[in-house]
Amino acid sequence: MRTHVTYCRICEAACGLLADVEGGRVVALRPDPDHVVSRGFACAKGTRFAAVHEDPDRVDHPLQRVNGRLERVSWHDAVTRAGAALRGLRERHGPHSVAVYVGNPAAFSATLPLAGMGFVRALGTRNYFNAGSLDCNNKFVTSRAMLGSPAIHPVPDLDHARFALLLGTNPSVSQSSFVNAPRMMERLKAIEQRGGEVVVVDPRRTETARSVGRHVPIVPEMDAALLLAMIHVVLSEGLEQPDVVERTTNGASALRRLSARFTPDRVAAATGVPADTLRELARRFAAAGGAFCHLSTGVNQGRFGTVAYGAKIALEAITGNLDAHGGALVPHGAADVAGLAHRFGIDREPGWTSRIGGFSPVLGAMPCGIFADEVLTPGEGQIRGLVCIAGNPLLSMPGGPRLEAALRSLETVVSLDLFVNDTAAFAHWVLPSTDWLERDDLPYAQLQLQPVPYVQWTEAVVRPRGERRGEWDVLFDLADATGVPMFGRRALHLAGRAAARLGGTRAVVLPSLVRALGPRPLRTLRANPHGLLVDRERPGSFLAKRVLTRSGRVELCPDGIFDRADELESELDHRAAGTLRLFTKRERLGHNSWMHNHPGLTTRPHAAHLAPSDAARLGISSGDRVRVTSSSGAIELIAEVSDDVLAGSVAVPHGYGHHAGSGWTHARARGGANVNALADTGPDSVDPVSGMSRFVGVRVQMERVDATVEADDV
Ligand SMILES: Nc1nc2c(c(=O)[nH]1)N[C@H]1C(S)=C(S)[C@@H](COP(=O)(O)OP(=O)(O)OC[C@H]3O[C@@H](n4cnc5c(=O)[nH]c(N)nc54)[C@H](O)[C@@H]3O)O[C@H]1N2
Ligand SMILES: Nc1nc2c(c(=O)[nH]1)N[C@H]1C(S)=C(S)[C@@H](COP(=O)(O)OP(=O)(O)OC[C@H]3O[C@@H](n4cnc5c(=O)[nH]c(N)nc54)[C@H](O)[C@@H]3O)O[C@H]1N2
Ligand code: SF4
Ligand SMILES: [Mo]
Repeated sequence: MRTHVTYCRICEAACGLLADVEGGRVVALRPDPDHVVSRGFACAKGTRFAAVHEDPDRVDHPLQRVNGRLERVSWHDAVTRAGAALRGLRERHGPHSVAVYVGNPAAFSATLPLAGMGFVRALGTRNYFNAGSLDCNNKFVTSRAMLGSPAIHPVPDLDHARFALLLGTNPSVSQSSFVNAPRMMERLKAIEQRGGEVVVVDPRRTETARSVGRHVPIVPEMDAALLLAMIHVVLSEGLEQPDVVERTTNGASALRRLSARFTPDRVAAATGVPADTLRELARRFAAAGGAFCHLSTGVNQGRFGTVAYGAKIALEAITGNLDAHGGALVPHGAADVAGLAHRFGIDREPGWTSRIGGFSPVLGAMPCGIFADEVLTPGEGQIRGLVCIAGNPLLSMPGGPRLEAALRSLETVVSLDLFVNDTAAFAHWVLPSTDWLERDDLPYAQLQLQPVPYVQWTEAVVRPRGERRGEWDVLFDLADATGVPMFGRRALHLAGRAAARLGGTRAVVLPSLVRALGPRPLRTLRANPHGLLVDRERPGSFLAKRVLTRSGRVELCPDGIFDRADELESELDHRAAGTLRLFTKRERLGHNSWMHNHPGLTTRPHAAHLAPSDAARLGISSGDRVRVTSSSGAIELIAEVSDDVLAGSVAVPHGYGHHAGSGWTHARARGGANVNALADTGPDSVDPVSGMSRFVGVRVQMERVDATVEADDV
């Protein structure tokens, strides 16, 4: 038996793991006690990943749909025929007729984001979609406007902070996002042990709120109002750092005018947070001497995510907590991805807009909320084919049945995945990908999201099973078969191919580390298998030197970012009473839609969680079958009554309702429903500034489904 040092690539924590391998099989995955940051922490998803690696439902051979069924074919036939189909679509209907979707796991591969971009540029399609508009686009557009680059994101200085304000994140379950922070719970608890404070703002008393700090319940979608009220208190009570504001920012007076519309007294009722609490939060934040505000998907996925992220950056900036010890750091990391992208113009958006809705791309991608419309609306540029890479849009995007109809109507769907996922129920070719135990890697996308910067290199732990192949090679082959060069340039196609042939994917990513690691980065990385700490971030290194806005200052109130403040303001006085608001609840042992297939990772039945007072009003008890209805659709599932949930809101996990045509035999049997059938699609559903879809705050009704009614329905 041999033990390999590696790390997990399921979520952003990137925890160090030790893999015990015997006879080419991974017999155990254990937390790595010597990892420089995770130091022996890993969660059950990571340590049980061998079950996913060996799942009998994995796709180990290329598949082609023949007479409605997926059948095994050779790689050569699969790629040649899929490429010919894509080429045919392009010849008949032009470059935009083929869409590409890239899902979340791509972010955990050093090379897949680059290969995905190369393939999109090869096709020359404007119909590129990714999980960003379901997850965090609000952060990209806000950072671009306020800090000058979509790739710059302040991360909490967890280990020195004295005040942590968390909104819309549940790190106990998720390890959060936009921060590479294993052991996050421990690190939050340490803030309290140092005499500091942790405040968890969430409509549900989460696992996080139960174990650390103080829980402040909030009405879904109202965080932006809370943050603007805090800014108002800071500015009206003179709690800002005037010299910092003067030296490093623009737009303070516009921010003052904006926030004056959101006084604590005015927002208290709509947010559900008492005015005194709002004032106290603002004062403590400003006085803490090291405070950060970390907001995540619970806020991103509401209508005001862009306003909220703008307010977060502004709050940190005016209180002197941006780029400050114990506040929010802007790490440089082992490779200055933001700086490089800026220098080579990669962070510039293509000039085109979407056919439906006229949206501008964000990091090159169109909003997922218009995907179904782009497929179903006839005309020049209609989508007729899809290449889906490491994603499961059927259960991730809004739309439910409408999205399913769109996928069903496509002439050609090619999926690169570990499984025949729900989306691949409509695929004509499924191309088996290697998983992270089978590939060399480093946590490239995380390098600038590390409060403690480090870099780690891992070699593949085992050889690929069956005929699984890495996406880099497959996408080059598919581009060849489609008759287009990767990156849209023959020279880059040949160079990318040659680099991977000669040196593997390492040849593609390692050169960018030379500056931090010296001329032989691989040798240095190999000498430090548990990770290598990179020069610790020095607070003060960002504001003076690396702000990429034209002014070189933090723009506190740039055009666009606070556009929806008017709509937010009008909600303060006109909140519809008596309706329930939907939000998401992630599961500890699941991961979005794709870890439901192993009995060792099962979780509780898929349920809608609601407050006792709402349950009583609606005559619903735990275990009842209920119908949840929005203006867009309806789903049925089990109810779970919980006094953790704020009255007036309902929490439902996403990623359920597995399709009968998917290859996930166990997941299918688990039942549940696709909550995104309740989410709206179409141009009006999309945030005009960020392209974000809305999963949070959707108005729903709930009723018990009686057995007799159900029988009638059938
Ligand atoms: N209602 C609601 N909807 C949501 C969310 C929510 O909170 N609420 N969250 C949103 C968020 S934050 C996200 S990120 C999206 C996720 O959206 P997606 O990324 O579209 O969906 P996942 O469920 O993560 O599916 C990932 C797919 O990648 C495959 N996969 C895993 N590893 C690899 C690999 O190494 N290579 C390849 N080729 N395939 C791989 C898996 O088998 C799976 O089929 O969902 C979004 N949708
Ligand atoms: N176990 C597990 N881990 C995961 C995932 C998973 O599916 N399972 N998914 C991964 C992915 S793709 C991502 S992006 C990250 C996301 O990581 P997080 O952003 O931390 O996501 P969640 O754990 O869903 O926490 C979101 C929190 O927001 C709350 N919330 C909902 N609406 C609102 C609101 O309007 N205001 C406020 N203040 N709070 C609100 C919810 O109650 C929930 O507690 O997690 C990753 N890690
Ligand atoms: S916390 Fe995330 S990275 Fe760490 S073991 Fe779990 S899934 Fe893997
Ligand atoms: Mo995500």
